[in-house]
Amino acid sequence: MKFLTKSIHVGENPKNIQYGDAIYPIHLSTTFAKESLDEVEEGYVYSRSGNPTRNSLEDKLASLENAKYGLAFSSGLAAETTIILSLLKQGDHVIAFDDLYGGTKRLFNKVLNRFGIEVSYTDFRNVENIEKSIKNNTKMIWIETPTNPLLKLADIEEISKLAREKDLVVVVDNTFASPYFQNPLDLGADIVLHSITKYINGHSDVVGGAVMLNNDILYEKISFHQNSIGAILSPFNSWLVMRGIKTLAIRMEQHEKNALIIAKYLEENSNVEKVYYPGLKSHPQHQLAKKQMKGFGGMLSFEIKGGLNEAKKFVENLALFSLAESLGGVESLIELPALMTHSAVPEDERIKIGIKNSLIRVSVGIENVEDLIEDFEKGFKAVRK
Ligand code: P1T
Repeated sequence: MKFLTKSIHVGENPKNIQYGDAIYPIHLSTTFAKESLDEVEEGYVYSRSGNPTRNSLEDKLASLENAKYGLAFSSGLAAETTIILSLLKQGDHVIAFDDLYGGTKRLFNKVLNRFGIEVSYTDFRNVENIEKSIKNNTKMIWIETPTNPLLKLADIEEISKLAREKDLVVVVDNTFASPYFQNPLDLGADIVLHSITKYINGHSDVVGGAVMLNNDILYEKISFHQNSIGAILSPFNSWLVMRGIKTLAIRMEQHEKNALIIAKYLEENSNVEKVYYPGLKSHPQHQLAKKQMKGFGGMLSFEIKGGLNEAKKFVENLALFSLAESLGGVESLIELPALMTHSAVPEDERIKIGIKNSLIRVSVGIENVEDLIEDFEKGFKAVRK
C-alpha cells in the first residue's frame, strides 16, 4: 500500500470489530476479564501493558515509517527517555547533534547525566566530527534532522554506515520532516522517534510520542520498558492521533507549499537578514535535502534585521500566527527560540550553535498563504515604525 492508503486503512480492521465499526473504536477499559485462570496471560490483560486502541495506532505508526514495530508514548520526551533507559546504562556515552530541541538537551544534560549517561555534542553536518567524538564507551548516535530550530541536516545514510562499522545504535528524531517526507529506517537508521504532538497528530490537541523500528531485539527491550516505566499514550489520545494521521499526507503537501512560498517571500524581504529552509536553493544542504527527503516540510526560521527588540515587535504584531511553542498543527505558530523553546540552552552555547536573539521560528500552517503573507506584512510594518 502507498502512504495515503496506509494512513487511512492500517489499524482500522472493520471486519474484526464486533459491530463492524468503519473506524477503530476507543477501548477505555483499564483491565480485561478472563473466563478462567488458564487464560490470565492471554490476549489483553491490563491497559498499560496493551490496549486495543493504542495497539491499532501503533500498527498505523509502524506502517508510516515502513517499520515492523511501532510504540506510542505519552509524549515525545517520554519516548526519548524510554529509548535511553531501555538501551543504555551508567557509564555509556551518546553523541548528539549540537542543534537539538531544547527539551531534549535538558533531558540529556539535567536528568540523564545524574544517572551516569554521558552526552557530547558536535556538528553532524560534517560526519568527521562524529567519527572524532567516538570513545570506547560510545553506544549511540542521536540525530535530529532537520534540526530544531536551525533546520540543519545530517546525512542519515552516511552516519548509519559509520555506526554499523562501530556497532553503535542510530536514533533519528524525525519530528520536523514527518514520515511523509523522510523515512530514516529506509536510510539505515535503527530507531525512528517522533513527537506525535506535532505533524503526525496535526491538530494541536494531543501530546504524544512514537518509536518505530525493525530490529526484534531492540523492540523487545523498548516495549518491555514502555510497560515497566509506564510512559504510554491513553486510549482517547491514541484514537485522536489515528484520526489525525488520515490527513497527514495532504496536510504535509499544503504545509510544504505554503512554507516554500513564505521562505521565498522572506528571502526577498529587506527586513530579513537570513532564512533557514531546506527547500531553498540557498540552503547550504539543499542537495542533501533533495537526496534524503521527499519534501522539505513546513518548518522554517529566519533572522530579522536588528535584534531581540525587532524580533519581539514582529511576533507580537501578528494576528494569524499565534505566539506559541510547538509546531506541526494546521494553524500557523511563531516563536522566539532564544526566549521560548531553547531558553533551557545556556546563552553561550546557544550563540555558538547559531541561535541568535533575532531568530524567529515559524511553523507554517495550512491556511491560505496570501493571508499569512499579509499578516507578516503587518509585522514588518510594526517593526519599521
Ligand atoms: O513535546 P513532546 O511531545 O514531549 O516532544 C518533544 C520534542 C522532541 N523532538 C522534537 C524535534 C521536538 O520539537 C519536540 C518538542 N518541541 C516543541 C515543543 C517545540 O516547540 O519545539
